[in-house]
Amino acid sequence: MNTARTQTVAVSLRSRRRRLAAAFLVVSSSLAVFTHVPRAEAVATPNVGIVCTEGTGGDPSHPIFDLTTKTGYISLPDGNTAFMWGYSAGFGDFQHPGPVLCVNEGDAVTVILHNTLAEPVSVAFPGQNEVLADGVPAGPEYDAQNRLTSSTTTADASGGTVTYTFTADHPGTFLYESGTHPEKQVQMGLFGALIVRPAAGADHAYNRADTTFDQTEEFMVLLSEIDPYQHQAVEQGKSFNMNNYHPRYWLINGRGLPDSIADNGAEWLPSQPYGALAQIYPYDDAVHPDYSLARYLNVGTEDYPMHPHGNNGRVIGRDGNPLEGPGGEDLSFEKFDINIGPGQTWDVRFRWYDAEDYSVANPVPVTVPSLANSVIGTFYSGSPYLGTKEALPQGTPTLNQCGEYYIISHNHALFQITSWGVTMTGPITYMRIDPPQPNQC
Ligand SMILES: [Cu+2]
Repeated sequence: MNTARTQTVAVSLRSRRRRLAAAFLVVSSSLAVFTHVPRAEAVATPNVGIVCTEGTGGDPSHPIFDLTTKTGYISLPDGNTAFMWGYSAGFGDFQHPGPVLCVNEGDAVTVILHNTLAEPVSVAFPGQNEVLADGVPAGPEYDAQNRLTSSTTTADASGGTVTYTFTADHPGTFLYESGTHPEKQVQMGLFGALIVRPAAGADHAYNRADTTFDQTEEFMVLLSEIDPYQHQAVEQGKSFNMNNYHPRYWLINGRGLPDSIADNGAEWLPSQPYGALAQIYPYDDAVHPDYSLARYLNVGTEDYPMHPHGNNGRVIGRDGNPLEGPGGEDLSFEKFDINIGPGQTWDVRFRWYDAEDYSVANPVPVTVPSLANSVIGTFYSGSPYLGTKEALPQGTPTLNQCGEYYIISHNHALFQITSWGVTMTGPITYMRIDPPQPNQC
């Protein structure tokens, strides 16, 4: 369980550095005049974890979401940018991925699509039943040669609107995505996550007592890929031969490492609002008894074998279905590597155990590798023990604030953890484990 003793990470962590710089300022200026004014959105948006977009309309059981298609650019870890299409929240600026729509089981959901793009687009809701479009059953569309162009009803190009309605009749984690020329439109970024919370409550993943989780430790892992030549062709209005499709970038929540571990809403990523750092506390019977929850979604074309180090997860749901037998038997299973296929969603509950129960009274002997055999990274505390900081080799900087652990979580298909050849970027994030509460972090 405890892999922290080999955990020595050296990547640039811009957000942490900034936040840390601010923390140092606060500390060092305790006698000086220093007023830290938080950004407005920092009040409403947690630094880590899922940022839900709630419906409007005033009736909580009838949430209304406006989605507007926009074009924009995202930043990639190698310094490139990619031209994208996206669903914006309401009528807001371009964002990638689309907003995380959160609703409750039984809600009558309305999604109004406003299309500003120069071709028809749509929103498909895989896993939702009896979706209506403008009041009639949503259905496929064909061109003059009777070829399928869309799996669901479209909004016309350049100003068209379509209103989808459905009842969110079962809880789970779902994608929403364009049903129109998906090999182009989904790849261009027309996708997002839909979370249906069960009747049992927002602290449950499903209507089962063994699917509870700590709501402050709920995370999204939305995995996608980009072929930059396809995006360039679309930007320039050229055709693109899908036989040449070849992803070069892979992302988590629309970002690649190191941006993946920056805060939600990091100001230098204005169109990529969702971070992917998980931050949790160790399991403790008294103060932290519940589980953390990760909602995995794969909107790409390849399997993504995500591997959170440091703990196995228990898969409790897939594709919006709790893992249970016909009589309600628990069919959840423990998993080391979360191998999520295209179009799938997996819900994984996990805890982090301080397995060796280290304390000053119970020191666990640890042989730290010699300097020649280790890399001392900026997330290393100098100690193999959670909550302990020790001296680092001279000249080694650290971002470790309080003896917390940073444990890598990465796509295990190593050819996918690159940004067009820049290795150890892309679909990699970290899980931060803080010392048990209360602490000074
Ligand atoms: Cu690994």
